[in-house]
Amino acid sequence: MNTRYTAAHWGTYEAHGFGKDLQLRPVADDPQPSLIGGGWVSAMQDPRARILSPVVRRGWLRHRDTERCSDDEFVSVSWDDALDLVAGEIDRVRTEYGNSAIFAGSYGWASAGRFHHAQSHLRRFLNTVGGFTRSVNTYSHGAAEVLLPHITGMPHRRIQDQTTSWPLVAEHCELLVAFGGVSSRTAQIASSGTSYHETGHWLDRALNNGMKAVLVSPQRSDFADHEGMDWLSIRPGTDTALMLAIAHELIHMQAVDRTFIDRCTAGWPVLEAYITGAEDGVAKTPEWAAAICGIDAAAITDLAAQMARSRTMIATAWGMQRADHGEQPVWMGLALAAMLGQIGQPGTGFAFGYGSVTTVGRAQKLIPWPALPQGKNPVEEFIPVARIADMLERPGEPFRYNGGQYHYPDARLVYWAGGNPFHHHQDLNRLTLAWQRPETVIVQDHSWTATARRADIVLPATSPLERDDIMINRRDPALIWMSRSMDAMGDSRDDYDIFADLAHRLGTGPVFSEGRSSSQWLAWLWDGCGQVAREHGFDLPTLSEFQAAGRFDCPGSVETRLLFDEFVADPKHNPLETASGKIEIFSSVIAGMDIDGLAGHPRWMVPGEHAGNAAPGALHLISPQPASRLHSQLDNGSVTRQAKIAGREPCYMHPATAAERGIGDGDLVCLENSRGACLAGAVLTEDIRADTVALATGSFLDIRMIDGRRIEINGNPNVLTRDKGTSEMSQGNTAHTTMVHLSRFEGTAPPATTMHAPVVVPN
Ligand SMILES: Nc1nc2c(c(=O)[nH]1)N[C@H]1C(S)=C(S)[C@@H](COP(=O)(O)OP(=O)(O)OC[C@H]3O[C@@H](n4cnc5c(=O)[nH]c(N)nc54)[C@H](O)[C@@H]3O)O[C@H]1N2
Ligand SMILES: Nc1nc2c(c(=O)[nH]1)N[C@H]1C(S)=C(S)[C@@H](COP(=O)(O)OP(=O)(O)OC[C@H]3O[C@@H](n4cnc5c(=O)[nH]c(N)nc54)[C@H](O)[C@@H]3O)O[C@H]1N2
Ligand SMILES: [Mo]
Repeated sequence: MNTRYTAAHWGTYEAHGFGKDLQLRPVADDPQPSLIGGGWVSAMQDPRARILSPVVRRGWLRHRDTERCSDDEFVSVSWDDALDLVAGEIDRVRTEYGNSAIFAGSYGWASAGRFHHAQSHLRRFLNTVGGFTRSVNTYSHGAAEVLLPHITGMPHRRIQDQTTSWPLVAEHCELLVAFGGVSSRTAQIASSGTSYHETGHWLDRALNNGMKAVLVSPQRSDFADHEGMDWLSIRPGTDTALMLAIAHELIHMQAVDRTFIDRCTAGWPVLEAYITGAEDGVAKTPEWAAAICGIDAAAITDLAAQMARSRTMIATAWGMQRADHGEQPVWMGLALAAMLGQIGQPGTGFAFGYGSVTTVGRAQKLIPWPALPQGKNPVEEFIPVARIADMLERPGEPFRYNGGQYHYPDARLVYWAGGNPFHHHQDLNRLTLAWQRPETVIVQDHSWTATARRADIVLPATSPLERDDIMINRRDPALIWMSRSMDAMGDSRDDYDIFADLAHRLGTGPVFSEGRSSSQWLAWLWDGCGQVAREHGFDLPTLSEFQAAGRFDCPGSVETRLLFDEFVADPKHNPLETASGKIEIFSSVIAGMDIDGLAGHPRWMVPGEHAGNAAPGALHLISPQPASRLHSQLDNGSVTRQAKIAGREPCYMHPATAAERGIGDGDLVCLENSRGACLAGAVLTEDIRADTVALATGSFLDIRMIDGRRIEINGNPNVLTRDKGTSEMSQGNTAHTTMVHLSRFEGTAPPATTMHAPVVVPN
């Protein structure tokens, strides 16, 4: 019998058995299969967590109340009634207020399948009925996405594609300085799916080849344990200060590559004057930085000396820029690499995102596989993705973004399919209130997320395990036929079919579907893949051959790349698309944005929230990605359940920090600040700074009143995080810029929960 396969953002699996008998095994040639996949089947087959039928919030159905909160009751309705209601609301809102009143940014990480991608179908559908307000950029790297085009002339996507390949690092790099780490935890993931995981392999190769690594991070666990690794434990949010001090030492040691600076960069004298203090009277010395970032001045000088004498790669993880002024450390990291003059050489220079996902640095030929066309959105309004609460609270008010001034739209209807803002957004108590502003909220998901529980109309979607699909990722050599592995749960339907029916109701059915069913679209996609493959010199099997084999590996797929290679080889003839044609250490465009505090060069800016302005005893809270799930997905799966402490998210803290507060390993703790409070399970570890605690994102948001206080009971850090843009330039999220108080929880805590259905009553 042929092998059947399926795939997810966390890997590719052989599927054995069907339905209740389904077992997934990572493909045999994946050298480091993800931990996450182990919890997938149990999560998708958990009837308590799955949305089983279309439902409408009772208060909204009866009298259009908008006081959405998670313990509302729902009424179950037929698919026909639910779709009539949704189509009716879309039509009413576009007629009364115009299409910009429909907010369908719908940010999130739905299925890895190429066809059944919820957001793509939502956008394609709404584009047929007059469009919608969209969101731009990501929660992942919003600050860098806006910054990098100004200083490198390349969009972030191209930088990611061009990132110097791992084999070159393993062979040539002598010193890897990893700001925020290079972690196998996050490298479990690749957007659109992956057939293998490689980051651990390449790090091992490099370290065994004598590469030395310096991890700069508040947590030691952000890098593989290895004798060739040194840990510089940095205070969160202060990397720019450390980088400036390293730069100061490079100047002092006369280790700045002036030839490279002259040939390939613009604006160095301005930064140099800032570093030496000629500009503002403050020399950015190691002593100056030590007081800010909590690293010994001597260690800074030593690191600078190591960098000066080694073939050095400066790696920056995405997490570092999810913080106030998050552009600055990315910019200064690139400037440091330029000072060393090793950009454009094999295995050295600058990288952004090694390990943040497994595909960054992959030596893989990029093949531009086709996707479903989304049509054109006639609505111009947009928001930077993390400004959702601002938008809901302040319709019509101005905001600044990337040098322009815009206005928040008046969002009357919110449609979310394939994302979970009540996981991913910051300051969720604030969002809870702002979320009561729109007239109608529609959520389409397969599971009872905290967002679904705060919707008016909830439509049950199938999960990827319930559909045939194709995994194609331009950064992966394997094409996978994702074979349906269980029947649809309850009355759930494919996102595509839901939107096709909505389009039909609004008179655009044929434009949306072009007369094709899902399986006809899959055939259409495969045809398109065949053409692209031929252009790249190989043939694909027929669709039925592909379905039978389940997997096709593209031939000759290895290709190494080197960031900035052509530019550095000949900057005159291959200029960058920046204002100066060079790497911009000073950017007149950014300087011209005239944003308070933002200079035309990388600069140390004190974060909006820090120990200096918090109450005594406050700790930095970092909220990294969870090891055992993808964001909030599979929080109810077996693997994540095992990782909890009495059902709650583990909170990592230093033993000294715990001792000062009378906290023991495994104790229930409470984290709180002016924005909110949550419970978590204490884990004591020497691998974190004593002034910092780490609580991963994504546990099911469940806010209760306990002794008169609103306390989230499962350990969701986003009731604590700060909801303010990285700057008026990039407006990214600043989740890591958060101070909290930590104590042992002495009250009576309700039992922990995970995704589960609300009360649903018959109509
Ligand atoms: N504090 C803090 N917050 C953060 C971060 C952080 O570092 N710290 N990280 C941020 C980052 S980088 C990101 S990317 C975001 C992630 O935020 P999200 O992407 O919103 O998080 P997910 O939990 O992956 O949400 C995906 C949703 O899609 C649903 N889904 C899956 N498949 C399907 C499908 O086929 N159809 C439909 N209709 N739905 C489907 C899932 O059930 C789930 O509810 O979180 C951000 N939030
Ligand atoms: N297992 C798993 N992997 C994932 C995901 C997931 O949900 N689960 N999500 C994926 C997604 S969408 C994304 S965007 C990527 C994100 O990838 P990353 O952004 O690289 O991952 P994070 O865990 O958010 O952050 C990395 C580390 O940065 C450190 N850090 C925090 N603040 C600072 C600081 O100020 N300075 C320095 N030097 N370090 C700091 C923290 O210790 C943290 O562990 O992960 C992807 N991979
Ligand atoms: Mo992300």
